[in-house]
Amino acid sequence: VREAIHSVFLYHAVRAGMDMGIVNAGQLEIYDEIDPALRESVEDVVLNRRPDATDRLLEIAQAFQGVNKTEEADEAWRQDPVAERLKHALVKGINTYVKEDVEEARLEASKALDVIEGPLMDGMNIVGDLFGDGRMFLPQVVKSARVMKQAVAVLVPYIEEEKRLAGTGETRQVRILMATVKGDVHDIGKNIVGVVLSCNHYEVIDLGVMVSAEAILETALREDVDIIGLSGLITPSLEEMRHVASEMQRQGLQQPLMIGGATTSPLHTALRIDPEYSNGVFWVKDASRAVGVARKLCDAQERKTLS
Ligand code: B12
Repeated sequence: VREAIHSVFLYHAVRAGMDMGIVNAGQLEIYDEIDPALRESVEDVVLNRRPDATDRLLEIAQAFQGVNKTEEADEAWRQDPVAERLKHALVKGINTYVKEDVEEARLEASKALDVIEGPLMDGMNIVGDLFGDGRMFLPQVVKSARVMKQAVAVLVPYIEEEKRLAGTGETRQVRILMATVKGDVHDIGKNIVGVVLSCNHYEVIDLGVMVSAEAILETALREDVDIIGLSGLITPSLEEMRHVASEMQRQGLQQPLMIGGATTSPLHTALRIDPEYSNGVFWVKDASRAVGVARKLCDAQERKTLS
């Protein structure tokens, strides 16, 4: 009941314009998942909707007393298929079973990367939608991100081994600079792309997150990289990417530019970033496509096939 009150209160406070709150992520139910009858009673109290709201909440609270929701009900999801379990773990930020579930999903998948681009991405997209709608809060998203990172960490050795066994035929190491642009802290996607590229014999120079245009250009010149890859997930990053492209033009860089991350799009890349830089700007949907695009970018003939 207490958790439900926290959640309902935070949900409405955010909608009412609250700028900052201090919350305990460990005691925060997802708004949508609160029992509907309980949620209604709590809302009656929090929003002062009816005179008998307190009495009604006290009454309904009896039904929830002593219900240890960490027991049976919470374990029911363990019976679901593994893809659903992974999504559930991400949305709820539960890391207890992440290793075994990822392992099970990996054994079912034809390759380890499919687990990332299938159930794990699906789960993160649900998190994104709930967060976007104000039904999940930042501390919960942080928990989800941690679960995602743990899941990816389980898969990385397998991705590396699969690539080693596949033998890509790459002869010389192409250098790719990767960075999340200034103002943006999202790095899960960039890191996955970096791992996948390194597994394909590309040398990846990862500058991390919140990287300024100056640092990107300075490193690109100093390290003589072949490709620059920018990641961005928040709207301001789109403008920052445009800025990086215009600086690349101004300073006469020659390397092609790859653009990726959830808020980027082929349209924005074509309309806003591409016109700023004349040596090629390419939007890439995901990590598995990054390898193919990088390969084509290094081959003058093949590069013409990219649009
Ligand atoms: C996890 C997460 C966080 C975590 C990030 C942890 C971390 N270390 O990365 C935390 C909690 C820190 C966070 C913070 C914030 N977040 Co956030 N976050 C997310 C969430 C839920 C998932 C992102 C993710 O990791 N996805 C999984 C990865 C694998 O996907 P991906 O990044 O898209 O990467 C794939 C492809 O895009 C591509 N790719 C990515 N980069 C690149 C680069 C290249 C070169 C190439 C080739 C390919 C490529 O390959 C990857 C693998 O296939 C998204 C929602 C969503 N669905 O994206 C919101 C989301 C991105 N966040 C959002 C927001 C608003 C924020 C905050 C501003 C919240 C706040 N009020 O403080 C802050 C941002 C602070 C900042 N200055 O950056 C919004 C952005 C909305 C917008 N348009 O601006 C989103 C969309 C949620 C939403 N629906 O509102 N967030």
